[in-house]
Amino acid sequence: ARRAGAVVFFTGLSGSGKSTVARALAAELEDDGLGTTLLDGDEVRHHLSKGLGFDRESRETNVRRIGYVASLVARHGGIAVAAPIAPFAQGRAEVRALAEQAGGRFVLVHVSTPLEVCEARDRKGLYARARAGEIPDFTGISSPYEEPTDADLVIDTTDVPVAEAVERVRRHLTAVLG
Ligand code: GGZ
Repeated sequence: ARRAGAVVFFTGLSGSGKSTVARALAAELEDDGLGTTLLDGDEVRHHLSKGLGFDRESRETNVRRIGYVASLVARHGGIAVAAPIAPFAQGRAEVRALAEQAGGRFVLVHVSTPLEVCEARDRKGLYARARAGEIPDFTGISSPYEEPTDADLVIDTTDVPVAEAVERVRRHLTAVLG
C-alpha cells in the first residue's frame, strides 16, 4: 500500500507566526523528499477563495475549501500544509474528518501566541486599523477565535523560535506517519 499522506493544519490569530512556521516546515519536508504542498494563505484567498469575505460563513467556506484540497493531496500520499486562521471549531473538525476519510493523518497545530503579542507585533498594521474600526470582523478584536481543545501541538511563538517550532511539528509528524 502507498505511504499514508497527511494534513498539517495550523490555526491561530493573524500575526501569530503560523504562516512563517508553515512555510519553513513545508520547505524542509520537501527537501526530505516528502512531496509537500503548501496551501499558502494569501494564495488561497487570491485563487481558491477569491471574493470571499471574513464573515463567519465565508471563513467556514474558505476553511472547507482548503480542507478539501488538502485531503486530495493526502489521498495520494502527499503532505498538505495549510495555515488559515480557521477560528471556528466546526470548520476545523470538518477538515479533520475530510483528511481522515481520505486515509490521511491529521495534525492540528495551534499557534497560541496571545492576542497582546500579535497586536504588539502588528507586522501589517491590521490590528491598529481594526481597533480604529477600519476593518470589520477582525479576529480577536471584533470577531471570535475559538481556542482549539483538540490540538495535537500547541506552540506559542512568543518564546519559541521558528526553527524550534518546525522541529516540534516534524517530530510529531514522523511519529504519526510511522
Ligand atoms: C482576520 C483578516 C481580516 C479580518 C483581512 N480578520 O495577517 P494576515 O492578514 O496576512 O492574515 C490574515 C488573513 C486571514 O485570512 P484567512 O483566510 O487565514 O482567515 S480565515 O481562516 O478566518 O478564513 C489577515 C487578513 O487575512 N485579514 N481581513 N477581518 N484577518
